[in-house]
Order: sequence, then C-alpha cells, then structure tokens
Amino acid sequence: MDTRAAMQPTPRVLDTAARPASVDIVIPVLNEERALPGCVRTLAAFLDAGFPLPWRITIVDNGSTDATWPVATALAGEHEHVHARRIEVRGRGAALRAAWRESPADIVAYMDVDLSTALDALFPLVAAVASGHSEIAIGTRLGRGARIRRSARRELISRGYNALLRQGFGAGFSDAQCGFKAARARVVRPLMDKVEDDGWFFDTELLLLAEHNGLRVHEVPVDWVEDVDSRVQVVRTAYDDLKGLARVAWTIAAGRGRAPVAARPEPVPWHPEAMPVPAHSAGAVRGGTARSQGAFFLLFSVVLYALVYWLLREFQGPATANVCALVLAGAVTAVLRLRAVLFVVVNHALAAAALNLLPPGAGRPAEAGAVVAAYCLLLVIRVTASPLTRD
Ligand SMILES: Nc1nc2c(ncn2[C@@H]2O[C@H](COP(=O)(O)OP(=O)(O)O)[C@@H](O)[C@H]2O)c(=O)[nH]1
Ligand SMILES: [Mg+2]
Repeated sequence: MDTRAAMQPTPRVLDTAARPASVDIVIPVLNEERALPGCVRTLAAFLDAGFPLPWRITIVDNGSTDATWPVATALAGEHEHVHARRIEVRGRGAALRAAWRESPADIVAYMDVDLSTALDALFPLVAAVASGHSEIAIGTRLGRGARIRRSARRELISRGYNALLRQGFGAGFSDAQCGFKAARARVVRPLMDKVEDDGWFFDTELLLLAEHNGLRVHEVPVDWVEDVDSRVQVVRTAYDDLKGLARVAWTIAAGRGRAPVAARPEPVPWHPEAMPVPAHSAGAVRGGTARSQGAFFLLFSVVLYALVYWLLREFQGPATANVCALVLAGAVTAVLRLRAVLFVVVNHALAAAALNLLPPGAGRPAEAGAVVAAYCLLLVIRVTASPLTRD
C-alpha cells in the first residue's frame, strides 16, 4: 500500500459526498463605521490565506445612523466575496435571522465586528458542523481551554447568567452569548422560526430550543479579548434576558418548543462486528431528547421558589409573590415538562389551602413555610405520577 499517497491532504471537507460545504460569515453591525473596514479586511485576508471551504462575508446593518451603510457597500464593492445587506427590523437577532434565513450557504455563521474572538477558532467551529458531527457550534469563553481578557463586571454577569441556564434549564452549553457561532443552514431555519427574540436574547433562545429539539451543540474554547466599544446596555439586556427566559420556559412547558427538525439518529456502533450492550441492560443512556433530569433540578426548583417568594413577600401580597416565584421556578418546571397552566392552577389551589390553615397573624416564616410545603407537595405529586424525563 502506498502510505505516502494516503497521507496526502485532500483539499475538501465535505458537507455531502459531492461537494465541499460553503460558509457564510455574517457580521451584524450597528453604528460601526470605525470598526467595520478593519474587521472585513482582516477577516477576508485570513480566509483568502487558506480557509479550506468556499466562503463569503455578509455585513448586515439595521438601524445605523452613522456612515456604516456606505462603508459596508464600499467594502462589498472592493471584494467579490463580501456582501452587504440592510434590513428594516431593528435588533441584532433580527439581523442574524434575516441573513441566515436567506443565505445560499450550507453553513451559516456569525461573528462580532470587533473580532474579539481569535480567528484560529473559526475552522474548528465550522468543521464541527461541516463534518455532520453537530448541527450548531459555538465559541465558549467559559469552557475549559478558553483564554480571555475581560472586565470583572462582564465576567461576573456572564458567569451568573450561564450558571442560571445550566442549573435552571439544564442547558448543556457553557456560554450562550459569545458572538461566534455556526450552524447547518437547513436545520437552523425551522428552529429560527420558533425564536421570537429580535435582540440580544436571540442566541440563548436558539440554543435552548436547539437542545430541546435534540440537536447537538458543539463548543469550541476560544481566545477572547473584550473590546470596550460596546452597544450593550447591561441592565436593560439583563432584564430582557430574564423576561426571555420566563417566556421560553413557558413555551417549552406548554409543549410549543418543538420545531420540525430531523431528530439525530440513535447512536449505533461503527464496528461491523460490534457487540453492543443490550438496551435493557444499559445502566447509562444519556443525551438526545430523553435526558434524565435527576433530583438536583427538583431541589434547585424548590430553593429558587422559596427564595423568590421570601424576598418578594417583603413588598408584595402572597398572590403576586407566588406568581413571580412560579415564573422563575417555571424555568425548572419546564425542564421537568410540567404543564405550565395545570401547574399554576393546582399550585394556587394548594397554596391557598395551606395559607387558610394558618392562624391569623402567623408571621412570614410560617406563611413561607406553608406555601413552600404546598409547592413541594405539588412536585412530589408530579414526580410520583411520571418519571423524570422529558420527551
Ligand atoms: N445588525 C445589528 N448589529 C448589532 C446590533 N446591536 C449590536 N450589533 C452588533 O453586534 C456585535 C456585538 O456588539 P457589541 O456592542 O460589541 O457587544 P459586546 O461585544 O457584547 O459588548 C457588533 O458587531 C455590533 O455592531 C443591532 O441592533 N443590529
Ligand atoms: Mg463587542
């Protein structure tokens, strides 16, 4: 056998057996006249220098009031692989949705104009999708192997937010908000039809729904240097994110999170003479859409509910505090596939009954104890009634 010939590189990373996958790298921009030329020229030079797949860059502007649009069209005129689009709907999510929906490429990607993420992560990102291994790939600044330079404030917010996603929603990804992602176009389009957010929450919503629909999200640890020229209003964005989370929890709990995407086939052995462990005796079956949730989420849900109720009871009546605590704990109930409406109605009945049992003027600890006990009772009923899996 000619081993040297076998070691010759083949120039193709295949999306299908017939041709290499093409990649569209979207750059969403809002008032970026200063940063845009440097971004596009650096990225185009990097890709020209040997990116192994056919590519194009698409600049998407919506709402810029400076010279971003003329700069974008000039750059498109300069380089045949650079395109510029302007859309009417405001928000970064809307820009990405429009560009990804109409792209002719097999793989759609995006990155921020400031090139905060080192470009050496681009091929690993795209390759995970091009190879068929994953449907979505994301850069992570929080996963093992990432190296970052970032302000303490953004780091803290980012860690807190992603911990909430993992603990509250059972999210499997470590960094929802890194501006560096790629996806298989034909898979992500029906998924995007389910994504309602047009702003910063777009990424999180897409990833949560992707996992809910059994898609694999691959993570690439990145080198990342924060650029302080930011359009993010931190408080406003945090508020929108929490609102978005409550909405997604509700959508999933009500069974409306399913998108018409082809489910990943069950894993099968590759070896032709494999002797796979029989399904009935497999002690551990993980992943896919039948993820076992474990008692941790139950415990977390109860603690979260109790904490929120306790804090809000300082300013609000029992009914409002209860609804707010439920909305937050709803994130967890969504994971457990509790039907949201039924859950709220039964909880109200149980909480009201528990409060009725208390003597007048029993005090806040007794009251909180009673409603938390009612909440726990509901969880016990739910867990006893069916196993802790989501479909
Ligand atoms: N098209 C579009 N792009 C936006 C919008 N808001 C932010 N961007 C872009 O999104 C990217 C990330 O924004 P940036 O302010 O740097 O966010 P940060 O890195 O998280 O602070 C940049 O390329 C921005 O120009 C928007 O409303 N529309
Ligand atoms: Mg930035």
